Amino acid sequence: MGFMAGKKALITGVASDRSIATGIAEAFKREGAELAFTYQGDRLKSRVEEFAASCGSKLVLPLDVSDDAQIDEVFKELKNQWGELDVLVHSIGFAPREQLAGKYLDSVTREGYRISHDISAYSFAALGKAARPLMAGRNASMLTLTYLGAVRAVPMYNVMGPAKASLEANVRFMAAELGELGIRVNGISAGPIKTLAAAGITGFRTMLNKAASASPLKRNVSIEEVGNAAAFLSSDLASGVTGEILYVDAGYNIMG
Ligand code: 0WD
Repeated sequence: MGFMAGKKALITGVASDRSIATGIAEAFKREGAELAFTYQGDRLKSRVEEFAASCGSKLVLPLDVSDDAQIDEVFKELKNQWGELDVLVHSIGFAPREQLAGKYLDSVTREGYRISHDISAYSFAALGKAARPLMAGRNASMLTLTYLGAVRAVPMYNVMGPAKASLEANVRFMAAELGELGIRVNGISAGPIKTLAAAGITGFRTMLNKAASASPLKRNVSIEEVGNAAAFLSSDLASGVTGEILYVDAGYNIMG
């Protein structure tokens, strides 16, 4: 029996077979969790339904996190189908493409800043707020995905840096409030991985190569490795861990 047996988990952010959320879902399934998924927009519907079916899940719901009505609908449906929720995975990030090229102050705009913070950071609080009634009193876990650009001025990451800093502050504020309900809140700061979202960052290949050559393990990380760390943090094995950012980056962040 896996260490997530009996856990009901909602996973957002599956966009392709390379998505970090895909690696997380596979680890959760292996460890015995029951899964539900969300997809953003009709273009991803059949792909996510197919992947969900391969995980033995039929619970697949539309969710664009910029729309409060869709957020309400997802948790209404989960309440009807499951009545409760143990694990929430937020694996969503977005900035308009032109924000992720050139220098920060040349590319950043009020609208670009607003959108990237709304979709990449506020959405975690919005999902947390909506999920809270279903998760209270269950040794539950909320998890998000962040990046080193939250704490270091990584070239080209630009406005996503401030957005991830805000997301990491959300982890702490949410953890502080939800602890008394038995809900833990953590983040995984993943090293660069070639996914659809990453492809939007100018010079992403350089980020990958730099991380591989400068990290203690001398390589990049995989979605399977992030998935395994996510399974640990979302399970009762991590019952004493909350408000934490766990680096899964082959050790890159410790290097001078
Ligand atoms: O190197 C990387 N890939 C890293 C990613 C390193 C460290 C952290 N991360 C983070 C990302 O910033 C993001 O928060 O991990 C999370 C997942 O990203 P991913 O797996 O790298 O990317 P991807 O497979 O593209 O999934 C992100 C998805 C979107 O995909 P597309 O490519 O269609 O934009 O986020 C979802 C969407 O499915 N998404 C939304 N979902 C609901 N509502 C929205 C939205 N408005 N916008 C984007």
